[in-house]
Amino acid sequence: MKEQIEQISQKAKEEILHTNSIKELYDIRVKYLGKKGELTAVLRGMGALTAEERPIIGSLVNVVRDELESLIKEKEEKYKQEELVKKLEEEKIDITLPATKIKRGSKHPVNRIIEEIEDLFVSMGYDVVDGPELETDEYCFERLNLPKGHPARDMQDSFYVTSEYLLRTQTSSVQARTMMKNEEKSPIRIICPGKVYRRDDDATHSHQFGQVEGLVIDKNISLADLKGTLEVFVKKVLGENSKLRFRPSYFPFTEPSYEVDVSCFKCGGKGCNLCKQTGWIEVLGSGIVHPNVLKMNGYDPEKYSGFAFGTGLDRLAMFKYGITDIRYLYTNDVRFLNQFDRKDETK
Ligand code: 2NL
Repeated sequence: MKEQIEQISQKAKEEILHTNSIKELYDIRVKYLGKKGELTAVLRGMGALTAEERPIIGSLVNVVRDELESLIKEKEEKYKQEELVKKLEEEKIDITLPATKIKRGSKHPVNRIIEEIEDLFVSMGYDVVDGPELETDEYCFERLNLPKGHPARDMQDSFYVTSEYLLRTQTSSVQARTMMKNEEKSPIRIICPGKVYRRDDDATHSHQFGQVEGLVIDKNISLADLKGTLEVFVKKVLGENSKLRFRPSYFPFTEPSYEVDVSCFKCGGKGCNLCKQTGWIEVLGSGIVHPNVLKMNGYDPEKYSGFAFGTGLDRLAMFKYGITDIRYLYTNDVRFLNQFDRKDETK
């Protein structure tokens, strides 16, 4: 029996020595030391031994088992160590490599203008208000002194969705809503930036564009207030050297009405291709709020007066940044947009 144990020990040691993986090692453990293992079988057969032989063989089996266990353990440690080294090697990160660049977007020039205008007017005590783009005929036209059949309704062909609903043609609808909502009929100072829609189908006009309108209603509002406000506005956005020219015009919601020209920022007023040799560029429409508009939105024209103005944000952005083709604003070419990357941010 002794020889049998020695043989098993010899064979097991040999096999342990020649393993190539941790799995093979575990298989060997099962083969010799497991429940049905070869060495375990020897212990089971000890019943046939004499009382003197039993402790000798028993302790021999224990010695061999301890030996094999420690050999297996040793090799197991070796495999685990190798595996760890391999893993560390594979997962090594070179922290000296340059980092991947994160691409940052940039603010669209039209949004830049909107934010600049909002900041300016908020600093003068105005509220910024927005409203629905799908509007009712009532708020888009009726309450702005444009009754059905009014010739000015033909001035801009609109996108009607039903006979009552249309895409707003100007943000004045938001201003009418603000006047109606104000139950105390208290003074109003607001600007309304947003998208508006017109059925223009020629090459130089888009069916959708950005607009901002302003409205002030209070006691004793005069043309002087309008002129002073627009001067601050234009100089802030287009430059302190800008000169303004008020030209009589017509809008159904204001009386009197003015178109506002700015001295050409390209030639300074001498005349060039941008201003078509006139020295002036039209940038705003404005006027004193028509008494009918005040009345139709619940304000007493005997007590209150107001001024209003409107301008196209796309045109303004083109002038400010010297953009020559309006399509650049809509096609979202990153080479174009990247040029505005934090250009006029002061922080
Ligand atoms: C333009 C001209 C203008 C207004 C808009 C307005 C609004 C109310 C009452 C009176 Cl609620 N007026 N808005 C007045 C004059 C001109 O816009 O050229 N827009 C692009």
